[in-house]
Amino acid sequence: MNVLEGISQALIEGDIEEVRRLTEEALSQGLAAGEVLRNGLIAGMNVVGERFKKEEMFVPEVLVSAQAMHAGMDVLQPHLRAGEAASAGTLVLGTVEGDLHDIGKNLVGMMIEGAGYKVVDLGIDVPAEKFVAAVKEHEPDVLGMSALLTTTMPAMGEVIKALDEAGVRDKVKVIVGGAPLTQEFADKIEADGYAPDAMSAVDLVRHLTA
Ligand code: B1M
Repeated sequence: MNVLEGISQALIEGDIEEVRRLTEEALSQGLAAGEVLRNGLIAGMNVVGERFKKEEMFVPEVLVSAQAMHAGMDVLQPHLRAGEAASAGTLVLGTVEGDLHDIGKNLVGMMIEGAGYKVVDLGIDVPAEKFVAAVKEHEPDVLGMSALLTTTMPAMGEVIKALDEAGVRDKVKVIVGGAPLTQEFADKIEADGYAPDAMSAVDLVRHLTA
């Protein structure tokens, strides 16, 4: 088993310390952080997702795998540099109300920070009022929302309506992402952009703030 397969396996087994150790080892072997992320951590999390769906794994085990994923991402964070530029703008980011998934959101935040933007992360289960208050307080260039559940996707449209009602919709670009989303959904709720993954989110934010 190579080091990337080892990371995936340890993540599936929820061995947090082993994921941390092997992620460090992969970097010390000279592997690029992006490769370790894609072919080690995300590959492992994809298997977790499939097993979760088939009810071969359950919430407590998936939670430990998620903690292992965070441990690996912490090791990779300083090495994940999406690009140049310093303080290219500000992004306010959060997972919408009712939704506790934060791994993808954190990855998006890390990559955008790596591209030189200031990121204000509001966390998970963020109600519309909190997004609106953060837009007023931080005056970001972009507001990013993440949702992983089909049941929480509509909350994104509600945030956009709340921004409108608060008179700040035209002051900020809104981008959305998360596994169940589509460009069609983003168009329907009148978001300014949709990104299917963290790297595309960086490109999208760059495009919207150019
Ligand atoms: Co949840 N869960 N989960 N879960 N979970 C999914 C999403 C699910 C697809 C699993 C399945 O059935 N196969 C399913 C949703 C089904 C649906 O809605 N259609 C599901 C379910 C049902 C649930 C619960 C309801 C289970 C239960 O309690 N019975 C429950 C809900 C809790 C809640 O939120 N209220 C629940 C709970 C959990 C845990 C807490 C155990 C844990 C989350 C831990 C955490 O995040 N800290 C968890 C996990 C880990 C998953 C899976 C296995 C993995 C998600 C993940 O982190 N992927 C997931 C299955 C899957 O997706 N394969 C599943 C890795 C991550 C890197 O990818 O998040 O897609 P992702 O992010 C990507 C892109 O989507 C994009 O870029 C990221 C990086 O490339 N992206 C953006 C994301 N946000 C973006 C924002 C952007 C742009 C791009 O701009 C702002």
